[in-house]
Amino acid sequence: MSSIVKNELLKRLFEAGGEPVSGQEIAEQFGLSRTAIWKYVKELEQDGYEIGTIRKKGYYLIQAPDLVNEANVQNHLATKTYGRNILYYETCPSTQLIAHDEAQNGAADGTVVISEEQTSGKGRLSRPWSSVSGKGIWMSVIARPQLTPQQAPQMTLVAAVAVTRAIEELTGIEPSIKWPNDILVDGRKVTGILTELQADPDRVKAIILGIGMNVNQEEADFPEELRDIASSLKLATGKEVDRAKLIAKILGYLELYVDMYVKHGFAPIKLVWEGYSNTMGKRIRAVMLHETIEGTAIGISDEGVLEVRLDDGSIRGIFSADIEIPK
Ligand code: BT5
Repeated sequence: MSSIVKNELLKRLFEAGGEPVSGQEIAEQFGLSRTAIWKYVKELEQDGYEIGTIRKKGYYLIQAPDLVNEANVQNHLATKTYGRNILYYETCPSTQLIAHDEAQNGAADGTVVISEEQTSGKGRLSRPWSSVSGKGIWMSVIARPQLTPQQAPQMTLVAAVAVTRAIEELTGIEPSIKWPNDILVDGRKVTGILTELQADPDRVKAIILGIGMNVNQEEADFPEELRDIASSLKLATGKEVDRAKLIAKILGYLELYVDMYVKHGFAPIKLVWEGYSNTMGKRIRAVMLHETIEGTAIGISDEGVLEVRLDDGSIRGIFSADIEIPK
């Protein structure tokens, strides 16, 4: 009960956009006393919300804290499904692990797990992912699109396009995508995407899209070994970025592009993706588990496979690799 009333109160404070909200009305709606409502206002203040009071008129929101909780994200959200159910943590080992459990237990399409901090965030092949508290976006989206398991790997590229569009729109910088899952600004990684699958042989049950984005870190917030290869949106723009607003925008584009992929196939996504790619036409080195090859990246196939022309003129399809662009 308590969190329902508190959420409703917060929702109304947001909706009122700084105008007063009547405590009396909420009290009546939930059959509570005005003092009970006042206690929730105090709780919100303890959570970091600045709330003012006008006698006989009610409470108004002065400022929301820089948190990526449900209320702050949903305040900016314009989606039908994505982000309508948000599970928020101050800290957790990895949002990806929680999202897997939630998906197993039947979480709805578009459910999002968000944490201020991850203590053991992970990348592909279980590599560590640095996720300091309060400075980034560490979230996992549970998507249940009508796709076959063969169509699932392209979801990494769908997510990359959504994230890139969102960053571009909110900050004005134009990031580039390095196949398959890195988003770079000035050649440094600002975002990594981890796509994992729960499927039957013929049907996708859930795709867990892990998105890790460096937003407001200063250089000193990165571990030593990442300082030369990672960047944040703040380092790139010189400005703090509103993480909750950015999450809402990412979810908006994600919903749009996933829907486009399901309805129209990969071709339209591929076009947008190629526009952002920094890899096409370039000489690249693809480091795979058991071999490394060099050649020219010539495109991606409708399966999302990277096509590389080798020096002998033959063409190789790369399903999974780390790409380096030799200087
Ligand atoms: C990725 O893997 O880029 C996927 C990262 C996905 C992280 C999200 S956060 C929410 C969700 N929950 C999780 O636990 N994970 C997902 P990969 O391409 O394997 O890149 C990993 C490499 O990136 C590491 O080996 C480091 O070199 C580098 N790295 C680690 N942390 C970084 C950071 N914060 N910024 C930039 N690079 C980083």
